Amino acid sequence: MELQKISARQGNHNLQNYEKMRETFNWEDIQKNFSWNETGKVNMAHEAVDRHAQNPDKKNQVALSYSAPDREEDITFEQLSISSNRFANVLKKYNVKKGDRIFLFMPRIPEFYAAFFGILKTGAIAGPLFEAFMEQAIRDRLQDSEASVLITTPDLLGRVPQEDLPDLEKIILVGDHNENSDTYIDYQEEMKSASPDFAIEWVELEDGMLIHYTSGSTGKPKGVYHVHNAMIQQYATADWVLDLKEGDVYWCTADPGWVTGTSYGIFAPWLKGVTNVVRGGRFTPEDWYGTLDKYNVNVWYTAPTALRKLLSAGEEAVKKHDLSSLRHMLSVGEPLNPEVVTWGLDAFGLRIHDTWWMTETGAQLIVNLPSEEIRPGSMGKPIPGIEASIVDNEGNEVPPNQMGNLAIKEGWPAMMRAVWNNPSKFESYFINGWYVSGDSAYKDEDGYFWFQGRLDDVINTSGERVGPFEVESKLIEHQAVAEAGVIGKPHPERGEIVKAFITLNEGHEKSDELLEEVRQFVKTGLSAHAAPREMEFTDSIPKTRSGKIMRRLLKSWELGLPTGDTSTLEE
Ligand code: 6R9
Repeated sequence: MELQKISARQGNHNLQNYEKMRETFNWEDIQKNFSWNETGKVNMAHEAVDRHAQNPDKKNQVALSYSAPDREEDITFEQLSISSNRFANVLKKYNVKKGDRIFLFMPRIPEFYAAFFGILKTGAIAGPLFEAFMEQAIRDRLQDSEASVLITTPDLLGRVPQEDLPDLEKIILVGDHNENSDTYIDYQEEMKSASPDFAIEWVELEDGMLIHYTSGSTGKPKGVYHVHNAMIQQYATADWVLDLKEGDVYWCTADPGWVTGTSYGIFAPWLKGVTNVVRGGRFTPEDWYGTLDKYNVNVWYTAPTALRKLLSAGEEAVKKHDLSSLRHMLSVGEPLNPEVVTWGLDAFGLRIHDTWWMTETGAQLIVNLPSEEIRPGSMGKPIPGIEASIVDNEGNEVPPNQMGNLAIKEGWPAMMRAVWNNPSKFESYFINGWYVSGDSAYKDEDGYFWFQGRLDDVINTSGERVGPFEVESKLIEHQAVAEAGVIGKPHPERGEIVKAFITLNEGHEKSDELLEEVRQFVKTGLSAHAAPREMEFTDSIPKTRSGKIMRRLLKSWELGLPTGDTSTLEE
């Protein structure tokens, strides 16, 4: 089959000459865009919010265009600066200091953004948690991070296992409630009396800013630790990759509980000072097209799983709306199918630009740029300042077209600086000067990277990372379940779904009702997105002699593939 190519887009893109930029670029060139370059005073909240609020030409510009089925609000940079100042004062009043971990567990509502920047203004480290998490997921993350304050809503409070969280001193509640012990702080009331002025805590570029928990194939979720310095790369990619321009309206559909929702749903657009659309509520094609239309969105960053759903909704749905403002579309989170790229050309008349990066990398690394040709199915090429390659397990580069580990030469501005409480896990990412991603890929002769799959057992369902170990641990907590093995099974719309194999304890009968009961147990105990969509009884779970679950084998069985090397299989 002949390789399809979509030629570079004509127009006034921020990055015009990729090749030349790659040769001449130095990360220091980006520094001039930040006020700390002259003042020496660093804080992400200043660059993303206060700097615009202090600019007479920008302070009244809408920073956040918020809407949900039941609420609509436009918030200017000045208003966001004031509300985050107030929140920072509330935190100060309760003794929050630089370096403390302050977590947010709430839906995407405007209060989230005031609280988020309020945290950064005190120099504390923010930890956003996905709204769908249930008790076990919350417990693991708050215990590991030793968070001292949590901001949540009365609706979600029931999922916070306070008795297991000795470090949690205060809970700030957003919304009406009847809690009156000293632990609880009422958001509304405190914000009313808090001063709108706050002396921001100046930090170092290498000081902690954010922790995102993410799943690996073994163990509990890991706290990926990011520092203020990430802004350098987030700014650069907002410019080159998102192609944001003054006056743009931008929409990133990701939730801030995941890294795309912070790096590109908060930092990148506001570092560039554009209007950021946030849409709450559930996804439907009609709602999403309606949002693009209503807000005259110019630049849209979304995910393959959503694009596939839009594709199945048909072209008629697109044609009902005026999407003429849309100039630039991007995708992240999982492989972007070539047919989706081709559909995008027909449906929107626009190219969809795939981008590759990870929670650990903090910002985009391998991308399709407007000024470059697109090869549908390829993730594109490394941004200026980044050296990417394919390496073998010893960290030696392999020739073009050969599969191996997708790896990045160590040291880029937005790279994680630690895994919280887990230095050996952090070390394990690096081999021979390369950050090894856990993805397999190959690079073609022209330097385009092609994703092949995960090398570990991490499941990518609708763009969300699920660790099989976490799900297995929850499954065996159910009284009927003896052992469990969890895999990702390919699925046309969701990329992969979570599939669980379970064995039963003595005295329990196999039945469809029991399967459903166990499924619900995971859904309500861990989180909806991690609950197995498919479950099956089996008589035994294949394990190695050292007792590791052989998920690879389960997967081969499931897909009817050859089982490969089974020499380590337990008798
Ligand atoms: C930003 C984000 C990271 C993992 C990554 C890879 C997969 C992300 C992709 C992609 C194919 C792309 N992934 N982008 N796979 N093509 N363009 O998604 O972070 O949640 O940590 O996931 O997602 O497997 O290793 P995160």
